[in-house]
Amino acid sequence: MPFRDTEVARQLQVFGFAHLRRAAQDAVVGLEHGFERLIRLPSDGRPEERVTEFDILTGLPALGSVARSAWVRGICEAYFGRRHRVITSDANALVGDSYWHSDGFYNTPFLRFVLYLDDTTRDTGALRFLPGSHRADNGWTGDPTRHVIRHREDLGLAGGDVPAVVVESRPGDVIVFDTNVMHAAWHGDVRRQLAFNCVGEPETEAEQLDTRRYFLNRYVSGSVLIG
Ligand SMILES: O=C(O)CCC(=O)C(=O)O
Repeated sequence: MPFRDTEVARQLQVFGFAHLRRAAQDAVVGLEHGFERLIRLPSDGRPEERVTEFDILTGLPALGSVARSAWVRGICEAYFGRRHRVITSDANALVGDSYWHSDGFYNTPFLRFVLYLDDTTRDTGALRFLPGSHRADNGWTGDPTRHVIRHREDLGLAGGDVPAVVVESRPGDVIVFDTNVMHAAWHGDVRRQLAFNCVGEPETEAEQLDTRRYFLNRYVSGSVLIG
């Protein structure tokens, strides 16, 4: 792999996300076929609403192989500092915008590995991030986050104009992020997305509780927040 676990883990610590170009290139054909079996799109490929399937690693063995790969293990162990566990997975046919959000602010870190099976650009719903916004020591659990969520009222900005890093990706790329980081997707076209979420093996009672809450929240809020 053209990246080092420790460097990716450091990028995650500093920015909250990392773009792993071509990391899952070998799996693309299998992922495409598997996605088709899991989610049937209308003949024009354009669902009216988002569609999500959970717990897909068994039904989509090509993604299971990515999730069990040595490089995913290496990044997780470097980031969590211990063995990890995959706690949820999902396949999504996404349409439209995903508003600015974090997947909750947890004291326990969680990583989400995301693969888009369609090219995404800044004009077609590429994932974008506010670097460093996962870090409580940046004050992001307070006012800045509220202002970003209320970008129109508080900052006079459309969501897509909030200064951010846009991660344009191609099939085979993997985007990994700490799920506390503020992220969004604007100008969204139809995009097929596969993802799995990991946590360091919970040790304390607080970590076990966070892990249970995180797990339940995935199902309650759907795969992605849209408002
Ligand atoms: O592509 C998107 O709509 C954003 C997805 C997202 O927020 C996520 O996967 O957590």
